[in-house]
Amino acid sequence: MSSLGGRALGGIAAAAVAVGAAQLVGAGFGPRADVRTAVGSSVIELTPGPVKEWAIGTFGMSDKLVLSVLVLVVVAAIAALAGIAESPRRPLGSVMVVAAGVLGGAAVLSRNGATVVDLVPTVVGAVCGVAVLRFLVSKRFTGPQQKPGVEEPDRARRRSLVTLALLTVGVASGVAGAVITRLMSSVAGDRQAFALPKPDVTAAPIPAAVQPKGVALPSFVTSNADFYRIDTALAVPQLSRTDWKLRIHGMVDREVTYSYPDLDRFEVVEKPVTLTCVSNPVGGDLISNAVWTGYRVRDLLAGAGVHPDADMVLSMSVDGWTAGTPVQALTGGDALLAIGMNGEPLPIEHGYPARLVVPGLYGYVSATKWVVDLELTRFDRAEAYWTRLGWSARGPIKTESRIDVPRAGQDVPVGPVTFGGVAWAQNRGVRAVEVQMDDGEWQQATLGAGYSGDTWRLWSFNWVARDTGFHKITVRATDNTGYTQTAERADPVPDGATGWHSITFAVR
Ligand SMILES: Nc1nc2c(c(=O)[nH]1)N[C@H]1C(S)=C(S)[C@@H](COP(=O)(O)O)O[C@H]1N2
Ligand SMILES: [Mo]
Repeated sequence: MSSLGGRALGGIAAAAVAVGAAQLVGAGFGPRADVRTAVGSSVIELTPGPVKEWAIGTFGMSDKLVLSVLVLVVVAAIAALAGIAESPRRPLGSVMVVAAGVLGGAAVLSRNGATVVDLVPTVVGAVCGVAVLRFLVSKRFTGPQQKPGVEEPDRARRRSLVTLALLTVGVASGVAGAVITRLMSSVAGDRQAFALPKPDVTAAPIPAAVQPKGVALPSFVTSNADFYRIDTALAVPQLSRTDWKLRIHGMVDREVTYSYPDLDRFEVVEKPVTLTCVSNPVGGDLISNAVWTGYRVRDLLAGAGVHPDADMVLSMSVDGWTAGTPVQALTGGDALLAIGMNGEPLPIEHGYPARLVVPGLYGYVSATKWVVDLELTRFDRAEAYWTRLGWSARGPIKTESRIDVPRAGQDVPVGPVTFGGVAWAQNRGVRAVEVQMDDGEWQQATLGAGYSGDTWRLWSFNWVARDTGFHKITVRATDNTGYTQTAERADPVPDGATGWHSITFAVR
């Protein structure tokens, strides 16, 4: 019997070999058989809504990294326990590995489109894990029984080396398997080869005046690289144009399924739209603006003939995420089945090869990425992903504004200075932005040129810093209906945050 630490390490090595073998074998089976991603996705699925919201609010776009590290730590801890629990006569640790394999297998099977064949890598991994655990407690490894507490130094060293070697092999095959899986399933090449069709209806040119001068604000059009990203997909779905199909069914006259080439018969429309996440806290950065290229959803729906009593379109992604959108938001305005973003094919993480972009609605009720299914239904019959978790079924974007300059805690030199930020009220449009310095009067900010009601508006404000010390700037927007954003603080749950954004800074 080796030391407690040695046995714990042995358990971790066994887990590494198990996961490594599963990843390596999994490379031959494709992403659906990936037990690591399946477990992570199930954890996301099973996490209560408020905890998810907290995680997005706390970790923002690093939420998935934090989750991965957390799962790794938990797996390592359980593996260490399994290593300690394993003994030659009572294979308790092996039972734990088999149990973990069963849970992993259940996670794999629970994913959209998985079959029994996808279990093979998990089974192979579990078998390898048990084999390593059994080996580590075998006579061959531990050597003949010794007096308790007496340990031959050479043998102990050899054992640590073997354990570390197993750990290394496990981790290396895991990394290799993950990399091979990613390379083999990636649609990066498919995307590269895609020439975005020329728009039939081009967007009005964006005037230079949308961008206020003299202050470093976010660009009116967010670059694809800077565009915020939020989704529940632990591994970005890889769906080629050839494999993509959009099925429209439910309360329609005739079910239709469009393939990518079928889209050619529809008009290609280009349109700037600002997307916003319902989880965006006051002052948060889960909002970005892009010029989208795509097809009008209403044109696609017309082919199916929507029943008049359908009031919701339940859209679904290839990985089973859903959003519930009011039918009239899709038939009324220029809601798009977007295939392009800022003149390029959609980036894979933003929904390649096709996603929905619906002006005026938060992403969670409208902006389905990797979209493959539209079901015409009713709000009193169907519930989408976030609504099931306690979010509101309807998610119109609220009138809000944000200060980008100054940043919290920033030092401002005495003298003239220009502040600024963004304001939004899709699809009403922003009419005015006001700024309050300390507890003074509300003053009009200077607005960048407005583009459309569906896009955000940048603003700036000239100020002269006179008194050194701390100061506060507060902002509020008024939309084109005349509504001024409320000071009342509301959490992102259940239908979007409200309240005025303010920043405290120092004049020096
Ligand atoms: N398939 C899928 N689509 C999705 C989501 C998701 O989790 N899965 N999240 C939605 C949410 S909550 C938002 S705010 C937007 C964000 O789109 P972006 O990542 O392109 O900025 O995507 C929406 N579309
Ligand atoms: Mo969101």
